[in-house]
Amino acid sequence: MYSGAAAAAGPPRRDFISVALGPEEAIGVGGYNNSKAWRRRSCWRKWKQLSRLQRSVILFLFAFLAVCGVISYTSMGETWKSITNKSLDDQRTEQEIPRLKLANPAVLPAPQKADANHGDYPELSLQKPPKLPHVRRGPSNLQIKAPQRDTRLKTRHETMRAVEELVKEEKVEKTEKSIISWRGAVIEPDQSTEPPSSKITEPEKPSSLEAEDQKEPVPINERQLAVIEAFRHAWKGYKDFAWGHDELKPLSKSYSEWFGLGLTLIDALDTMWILGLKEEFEEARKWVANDLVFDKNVDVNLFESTIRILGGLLSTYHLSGDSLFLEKAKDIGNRLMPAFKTPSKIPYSDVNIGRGTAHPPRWTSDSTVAEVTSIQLEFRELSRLTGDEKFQKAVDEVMKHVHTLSGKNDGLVPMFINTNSGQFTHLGVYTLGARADSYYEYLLKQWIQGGKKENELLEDYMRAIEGVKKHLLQRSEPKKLTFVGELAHGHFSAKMDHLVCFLPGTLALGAHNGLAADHMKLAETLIETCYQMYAQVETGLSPEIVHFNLHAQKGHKDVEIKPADRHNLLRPETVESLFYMYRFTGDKKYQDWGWEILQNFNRYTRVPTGGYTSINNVQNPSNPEPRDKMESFFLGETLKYMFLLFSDDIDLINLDKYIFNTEAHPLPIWVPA
Ligand code: DMJ
Repeated sequence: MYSGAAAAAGPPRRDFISVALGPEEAIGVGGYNNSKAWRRRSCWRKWKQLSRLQRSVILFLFAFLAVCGVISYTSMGETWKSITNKSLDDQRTEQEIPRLKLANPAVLPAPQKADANHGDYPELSLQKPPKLPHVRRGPSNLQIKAPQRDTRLKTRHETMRAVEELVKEEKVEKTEKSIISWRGAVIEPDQSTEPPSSKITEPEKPSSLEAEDQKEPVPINERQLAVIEAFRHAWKGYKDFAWGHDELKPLSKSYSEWFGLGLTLIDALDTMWILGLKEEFEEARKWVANDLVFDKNVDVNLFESTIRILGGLLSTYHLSGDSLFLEKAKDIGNRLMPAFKTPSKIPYSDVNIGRGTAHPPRWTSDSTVAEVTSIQLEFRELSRLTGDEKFQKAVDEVMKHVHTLSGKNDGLVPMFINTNSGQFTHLGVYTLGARADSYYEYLLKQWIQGGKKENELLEDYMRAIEGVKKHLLQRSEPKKLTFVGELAHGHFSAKMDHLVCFLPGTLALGAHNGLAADHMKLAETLIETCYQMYAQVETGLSPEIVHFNLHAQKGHKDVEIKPADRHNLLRPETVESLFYMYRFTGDKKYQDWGWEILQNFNRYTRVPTGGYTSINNVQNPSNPEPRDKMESFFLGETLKYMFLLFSDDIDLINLDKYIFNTEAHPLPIWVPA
């Protein structure tokens, strides 16, 4: 403090604290003397001149300042220590990142986020990425490396160590947390009885992962090689004449366009991955990266583009770990959402993915029941991966609504539903074939996908199978084959679509997941029937629809075929069910039946210049009348299921960890067994 005026005014008042440092004190009287002794003496003199009160106040001030100094030093020390520790931790984390990258990328379980896209999903960026190791599958000698994968740790031993550490860390984390939080929601790890469809759960590590990873890969066999050869032949035709287009027309060496989105290429991506076709996969990936554009003024069918494009992209993302496929899946998923903007929330059949508009078919405001109830696996998975609930909400709402609807017959549903009223229409006709088939399939599969907690789905599935048994099962003559017919206004028809042959596989999958054992018995009976739909036909290939004989007639087989139904579109359903049956029973006859079918596809549908074709007449081996079209599901489903059927490696798409969508695209089970 400086107060020259106070010094000049005489002795300071005792109650007024003032330290006067006049110029004379600063420079000394008579000249400048800055010696230490002089300064000490001068300070002491000054101190003596102060009153007792002034001295006490100064002493108190010094003491106070000293205490403050000590306190702030201690707390600064703590802060400094924690900063130092944190930076050490950070360094450690950075060192661990390569290991995480190696073990985690992709495959399965982890709902992986596209790393480049945190900006789009800010809430997700707060989430700790699940530490679930990625076990790459596919034939060992044809293993494909993930396109964007960290390859720093290369040996099996190193990988295993990384996996072990991650598993350990995860265990610690689990015991520390009694609840888990995902996208801001707090969820009990052990699910309660709350309606599960409203919840999105965090996926967990497959329990058998460690053991699985230690197993030596099973070598591929001759039959699998034959499937690879068939795939390559089909792919050659597509590549030469239809690259980037929807479907190959192998005879005219051209292509057909449905949505104009490279349907065959996308449908085939995960098949290439599973078959180990690295070069083909890389080439197709480039097309997806550079040429697949969804911003197009084009009408697409919601169901078809969901199961083939969205499903194909999601499964390829899971298998490869390549975020490109997730980005594309998000894009198409968002573009399909306008379909749900209807008065009833039952989606329209068609969406213009460029304009963002949706509409029903021109002649009706109805949608097909199978279509609106077989898009759930894909949209639910998209929600889980992106953290955006809107996809799951939209499709769950459809299922909840259908659950409550009247017009069912012992769990069997009509084929149409109105997008305005939300009610079933065309009541009284029940089939497990076209327009209803995958409704039943997705009841079971959603229940499995979600960890077997969504009871309404299970109830609807179980009731429907009872409905099938009660109303639709009959036995044919002379072989007494059990088949699934149709019911139209109380009248039974002995007609069965080839599409119904998904059912044995679905029943077997349900039984494998703990449902009634008699479902497995029924599956065994029905797959025999589906096989006979091939075996009793001249080309050894099934027609699109058969009619079973209910009465024995001399010279008649069980299976009758009407001229309008004798085409074969290279469909997968029987091979699909054979795959499930072989996986769950180990009975080699299922592989043999599949092998016969593959040979007959080669005999009657293979086009020498590349590709396979659907045919018009399965009853005429000398001229099956090629139709000049290779459906995308031949590569997406039929050949994939063939390859898996011939494999003895149950970990090649383990059915306790993956659930196949209705287009054969495997998606992770959220809570694997
Ligand atoms: C595929 O697109 C799907 O399997 C769908 O569920 C039914 N139709 C074809 C195959 O036949």
